[in-house]
Amino acid sequence: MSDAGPSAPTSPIRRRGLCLVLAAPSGTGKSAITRALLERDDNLALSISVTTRKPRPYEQEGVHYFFRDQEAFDAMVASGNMLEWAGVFGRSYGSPREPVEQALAAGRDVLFDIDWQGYRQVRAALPGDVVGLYIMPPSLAELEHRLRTRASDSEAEILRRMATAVSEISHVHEFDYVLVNTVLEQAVAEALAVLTASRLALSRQTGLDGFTTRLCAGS
Ligand SMILES: Nc1nc2c(ncn2[C@@H]2O[C@H](COP(=O)(O)OP(=O)(O)OP(=O)(O)O)[C@@H](O)[C@H]2O)c(=O)[nH]1
Ligand SMILES: [Mg+2]
Repeated sequence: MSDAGPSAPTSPIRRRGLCLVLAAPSGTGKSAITRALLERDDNLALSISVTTRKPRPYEQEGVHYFFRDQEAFDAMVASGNMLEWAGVFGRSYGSPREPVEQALAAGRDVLFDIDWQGYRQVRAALPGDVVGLYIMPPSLAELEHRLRTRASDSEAEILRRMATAVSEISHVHEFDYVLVNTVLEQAVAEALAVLTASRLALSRQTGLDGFTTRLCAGS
């Protein structure tokens, strides 16, 4: 059962699905928020990206990413199978097009954990279907603390991510919504509120006129 608010998923008004893009500086808690949203909302599916970086020990093919070499990645781009793609931290990342288009047409929503470059491209490719949610850390000191305590990166990597954070944050104005992840539970609740409100936007409710006609006819 979904916590997202029953209004949209059970509404009798047919609608097109939407793309919810989460972007944030590395270490802000984007992945934790992504996991929580997927657990709590039945109508939301993750867009599983293709990447040329190596899998981490806990990562599974087709669950966290599709892991491919550069040649296979480039072939997907060349054949138009990538909705968006970008270079991040020296590796290639991209979102396969087909699962997204199928989900939207079926009224299902797709969650993207991608960077601002990808967000721009998805927004251009699917105008009107994309909602951008930017997640801010409470402070740079807290961001550095989180990067250090997750203990997954070397000192050089932490410094590189901290340096990138400031330029990453400069893109916040391109997004529709922004929240500060101070307390994870609160951030998740706010992200769910954005999702629910976005589903209820008039422009997404493609079955509205039919519903209104039936309603007014008393059926
Ligand atoms: N444009 C684009 N960016 C992606 C895609 N998949 C992942 N990313 C971004 O690439 C960055 C690095 O992702 P990962 O290699 O999984 O590393 P991570 O530890 O999760 O990095 P952070 O989440 O930034 O802390 C993150 O900002 C992701 O959001 C994609 O398909 N397209
Ligand atoms: Mg991440």
